Amino acid sequence: MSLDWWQEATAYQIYPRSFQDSNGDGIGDIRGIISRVDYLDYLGIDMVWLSPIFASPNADYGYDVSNYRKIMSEFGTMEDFEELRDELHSRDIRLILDMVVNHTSSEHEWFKKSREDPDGPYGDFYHWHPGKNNEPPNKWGAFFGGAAWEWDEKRQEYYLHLFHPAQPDLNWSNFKVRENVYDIMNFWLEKGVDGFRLDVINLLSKNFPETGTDSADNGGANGELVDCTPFVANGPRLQEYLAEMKSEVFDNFDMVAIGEVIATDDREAKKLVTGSEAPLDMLLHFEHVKLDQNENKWQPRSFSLVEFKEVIDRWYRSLYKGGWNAYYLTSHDQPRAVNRFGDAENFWYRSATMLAAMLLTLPGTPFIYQGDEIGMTNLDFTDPAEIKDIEAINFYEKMISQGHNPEDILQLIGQRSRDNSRSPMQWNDSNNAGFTDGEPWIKLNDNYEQVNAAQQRNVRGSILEFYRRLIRLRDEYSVLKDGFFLQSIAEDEDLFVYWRRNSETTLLILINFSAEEQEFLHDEFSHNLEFIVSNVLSNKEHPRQKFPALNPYEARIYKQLGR
Ligand code: ISL
Ligand code: CA
Repeated sequence: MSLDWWQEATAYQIYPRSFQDSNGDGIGDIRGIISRVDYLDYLGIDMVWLSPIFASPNADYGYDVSNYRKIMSEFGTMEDFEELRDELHSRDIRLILDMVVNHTSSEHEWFKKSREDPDGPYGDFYHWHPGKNNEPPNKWGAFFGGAAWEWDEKRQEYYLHLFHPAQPDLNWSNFKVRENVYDIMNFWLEKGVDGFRLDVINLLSKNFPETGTDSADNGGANGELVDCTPFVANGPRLQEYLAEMKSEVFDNFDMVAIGEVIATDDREAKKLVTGSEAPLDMLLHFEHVKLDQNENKWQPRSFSLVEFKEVIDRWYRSLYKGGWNAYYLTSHDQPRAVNRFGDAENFWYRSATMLAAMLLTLPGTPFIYQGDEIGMTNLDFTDPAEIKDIEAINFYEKMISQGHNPEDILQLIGQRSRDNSRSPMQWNDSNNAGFTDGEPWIKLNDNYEQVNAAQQRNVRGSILEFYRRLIRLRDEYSVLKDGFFLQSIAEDEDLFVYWRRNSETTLLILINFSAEEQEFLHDEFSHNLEFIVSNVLSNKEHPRQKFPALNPYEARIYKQLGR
């Protein structure tokens, strides 16, 4: 089976603001990334996704773009960018940029002109509405809290922002908007980037319902805000816009289009990534990272492996024919995986490596988030001033105004906030973990003296070396890239057991998600399976003709012989 380069790749997400500072201002930058390209090469990854690097006032740290053709001044210059591109390419590492085109910054020229001149060429670039009876046109709530409509004094109208008020949504039904966006995309592809991660790409087409007195978007009985998701996710013209984007942009380049999709299940996903006309190549979705929450992320509930396996299995079945999957456990929007799906306190090394083994052997393209490869963990917040993420700040303020105990809220933020994964990359045990000579823009994890890359690099038995080994294993065993996926004991609450199989090779992957020993294999089959790797046992420690029980948080891989 022949795969595209992006199907064979192991991807690595960099959050530039927190990766490496080069000039002592406490903010990571492109020259910092350049100085760490050798590290990426050593790790063995094939593709880097940079969170947004375009000019931005940083209301949402780059996810609010004020100029799509300029590098954010804190991050450097276009020359720096080109040097990074070349440094990566010379090591066969592809470069993926984050394209945020559902909304711009309110500082973008388009928005400024749109406010000033309703009848001018940009007047219709955003969603404007005069309102009804001095109220917004509907009761949609924004994802970061508050109403999704903001009154604009200048234009004397409301505008729509599904996220922060400083992130007005573009009006995609205006073809001029679409043309401008395609131009920007072509500009970067011509500059040699290898693809895009497309931010909240399934929100482009809004379904504005009739706003009669009892229509669903008119609020609950007391006129409270409603969740806008059903009205804005996978809307009526989404397929049309993406098909156009494909023919105007994607079809002209050897590139990968990775869509971030919210509120999208595997059936909806099929329409986006399967079949020869599919507009996108793969999706970053949320089903598996919502399993440990109730209504929303601030209401945790316990994680169930059975549910997790069901999500993986269902997505695989939906997409393997003519489509492709992508996996991530941590991102710049999600807390650290080792805290969530493992046991960072009692089994830090084992659970971090167990998660690595899973991520790198599931059927699809794996995305490693910076710092996970050295076992970075969530933060302890002691002071509200340490919270930098606008979503968490809004949440904190709301809870305090409702009379909640600040300590409890900080503790919850230390479990759930996006700040957790945005703390500076821990390079070594020197001042500020080697991230900066200045004052880091965001709280550094105080475990950096124990948890850092320098201490693990080339050290046997480190998390970093285990990641490297598994990344290499994907090259040694192509079945990990192109093989079928077949699960066993789906109902088991502690073990994730699956096979990867192609016409030459079959691998068996056993993952123990529990803190207890687990029996699984019978010795009578031992002649049939050859031990390959484990995060607990070495080759020498694994007995012949026997299957030791799986240790707590052990991941083990065998190869089936004689076929
Ligand atoms: O992170 C979330 C909740 O904590 C998500 O709701 C997230 O906001 C959503 O998945 C969209 O994410 C993307 O677009 C946002 C930006 O803040 C995120 O960083 C980005 O990944 C708006 O551009
Ligand atoms: Ca800097």
